[in-house]
Amino acid sequence: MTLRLYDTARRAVVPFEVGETARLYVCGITPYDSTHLGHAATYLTYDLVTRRLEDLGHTVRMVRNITDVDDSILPKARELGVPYLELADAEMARFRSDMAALEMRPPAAEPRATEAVPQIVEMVARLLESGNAYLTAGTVYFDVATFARFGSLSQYSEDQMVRLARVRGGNPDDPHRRAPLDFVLWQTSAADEPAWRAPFGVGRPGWHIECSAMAMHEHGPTLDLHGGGTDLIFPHHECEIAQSESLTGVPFARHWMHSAMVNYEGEKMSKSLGNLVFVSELLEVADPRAIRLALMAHHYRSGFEWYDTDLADATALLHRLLAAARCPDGPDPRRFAARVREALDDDLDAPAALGALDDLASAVLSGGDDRSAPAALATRLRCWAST
Ligand code: 5CA
Ligand code: ZN
Repeated sequence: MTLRLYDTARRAVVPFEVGETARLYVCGITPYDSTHLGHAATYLTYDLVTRRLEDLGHTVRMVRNITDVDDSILPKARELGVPYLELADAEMARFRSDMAALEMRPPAAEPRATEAVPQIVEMVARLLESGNAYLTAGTVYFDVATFARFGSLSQYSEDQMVRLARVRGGNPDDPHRRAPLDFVLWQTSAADEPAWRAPFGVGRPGWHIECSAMAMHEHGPTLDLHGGGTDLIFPHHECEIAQSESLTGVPFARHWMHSAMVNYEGEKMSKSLGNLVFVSELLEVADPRAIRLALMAHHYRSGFEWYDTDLADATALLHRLLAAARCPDGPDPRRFAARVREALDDDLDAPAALGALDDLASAVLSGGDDRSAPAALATRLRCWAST
């Protein structure tokens, strides 16, 4: 049995071939606001990958970073009037408790960008030396013209990339860059922003280089799988490939996996739009296991709209599963377990896996062939009574 997953780079569902240890890197949160359901859905995707790989006998080393310095956390800290690291620490604590409540496997390592600055500085220095980067007006840019494969992950046209860069914080109209798609590796800090000393100037890192530096520091030059949401395919992951492979000459990730966006009120759930459903708020009214089930009802590659009523369906399923689990007898569960594994191996088809569990619960709770026998009926009633 092999886990087959869609690879964004190859545009196909392919066997995820990996040695004994699987080296995963998943783009983590920028801790300036609470965990919302979109984050939870994305991290649940990699939690399922981790669990299935472990079930297949692999050791999984999942690294998930913390973007504690970038262009979004600093303005938010300024707006709130708090030191940015204080904001990051508070949000990280909330994130960890939300993830724990949802029973997500903790990452093997959780590097913070602010603690990876020496590795970032070294990478930027090497990119300047190799001629893949240039320094102008205090900013170091990656020179996209030096990397012929730029755009190969997203397969977007140059026009599309420029348009997306404009809305995703890339500033392609900045007159200092040689070409619109050149991206920032290092930049000067505003007076109230953190700054680090580097041979090419005092300043702070660009966002993309942070993930390359943290990923390679934890895992070496090639990851088995790099994950995140689809919003990161361009520019973030495209830029990570360019800067990493320019230095190492080997593939940065053997497999690229992206989880689709969760929408709410008609748009991508995002901190900048403010249409958020916070995990912590849902936890006040719902069983965390029902939240997991509600998310698993959607395939990770189909974006979906969250409706507040989704929880009611998931809670009903949870109660059915719990009642079945309490029943002392029922059919042999092994063929249902096999269906769960087959579903997960088929590009992580969580809805089909839930379908198999639901069928098992129905088989248990319907009492099988002797469903009308008074003893079977009494047992089933007891199963329900204890939920
Ligand atoms: N810190 C960067 C990655 S290095 C970042 O994108 N942070 S984030 O807080 O904006 O998002 C954290 C993770 O959740 C990312 O993998 C992102 O792709 C994913 N994500 C963000 N919004 C959604 C959403 N609405 N639906 C699904 N996943 C989302
Ligand atoms: Zn990242």
